Amino acid sequence: MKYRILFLLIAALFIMSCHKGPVLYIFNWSDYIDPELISEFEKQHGCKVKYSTYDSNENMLTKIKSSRQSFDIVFPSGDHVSILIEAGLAEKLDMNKLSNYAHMDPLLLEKARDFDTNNAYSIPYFWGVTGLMYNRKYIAPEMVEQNSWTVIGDKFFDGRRKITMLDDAREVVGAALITAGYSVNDTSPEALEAAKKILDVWDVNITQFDSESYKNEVADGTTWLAQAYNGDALQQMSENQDLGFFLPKEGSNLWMDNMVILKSSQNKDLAYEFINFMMKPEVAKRNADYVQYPTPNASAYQQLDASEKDNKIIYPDEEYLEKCHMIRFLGNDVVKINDLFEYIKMN
Ligand code: SPD
Repeated sequence: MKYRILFLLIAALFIMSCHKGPVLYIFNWSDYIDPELISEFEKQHGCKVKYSTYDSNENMLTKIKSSRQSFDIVFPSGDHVSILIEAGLAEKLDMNKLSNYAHMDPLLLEKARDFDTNNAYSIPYFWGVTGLMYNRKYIAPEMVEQNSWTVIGDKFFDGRRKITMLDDAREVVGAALITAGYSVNDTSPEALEAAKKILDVWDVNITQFDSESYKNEVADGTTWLAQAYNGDALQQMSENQDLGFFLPKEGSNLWMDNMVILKSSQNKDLAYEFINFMMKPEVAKRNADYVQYPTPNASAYQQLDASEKDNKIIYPDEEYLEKCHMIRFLGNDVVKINDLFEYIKMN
């Protein structure tokens, strides 16, 4: 009996001491990690991960600037990595603490130098492209066969208001710029005027600009067609045979999301451990299997099933990628894109 009580006491003390372990604050896009990996990391490091999510780079930025609680790691897209670096919010990385860095794909690291000159502040997490997700119950095959962004403006949708686009200025204006034959990074008056004309036509059919609820709404028929990130669409499609997705023939926005430690992080050592953990090939592979976005981890990519590597929605072929444009940091010129987006939203 005495031993039993002693054992229970020790067990209770052990549990209490576990709860007192370090806490890592992570702020990531929603539906963007295999939750089992978080539990595994917690167990391995005797810590607690407080995990919060966001649905746009802009919301992430506003929150980290205004929140009293400092996050340790955030996952900005490339243009927002540059913004964090310029604002002095990103921690310069000590690569000696990232033993798994060698697994990253050198070609993608080169692309990342576009927004982080010496790969000094960010580690690529996933990359992807944006297209259109639809529900076959409501969209005729002929519409899908057009394989074009212009389907958003199709007369078929007149008055029905069954289309959503992402609540993301770069994605929405970018899709219109591509459709008009410009780069998503072109802020010249001609390019923006052409994009505005297209957006005015599309706007008649758009119910809302939203990056979160559309995922379920296309499935339940509230929305018939939605601008969607490729991995988010695949996650929904794996649960519902009625859903489909295509990459418009004109090309698309291309982006890369990245792990960044904030300068204000209170637990940098643990933040390094987490990033290093996520770069382990077997962990990165499991994460890619789960979220269905293309991985920038070359060793993890090697381990993927052929069905994943050959899936053109996850890994579009070179010919298609040549028509895509990486969303770049535009400095103050981004205001022109934001203003056009606000005009369309307010209209
Ligand atoms: N649910 C994960 C969504 C990831 C989106 N990546 C950012 C794209 C920025 N245009």
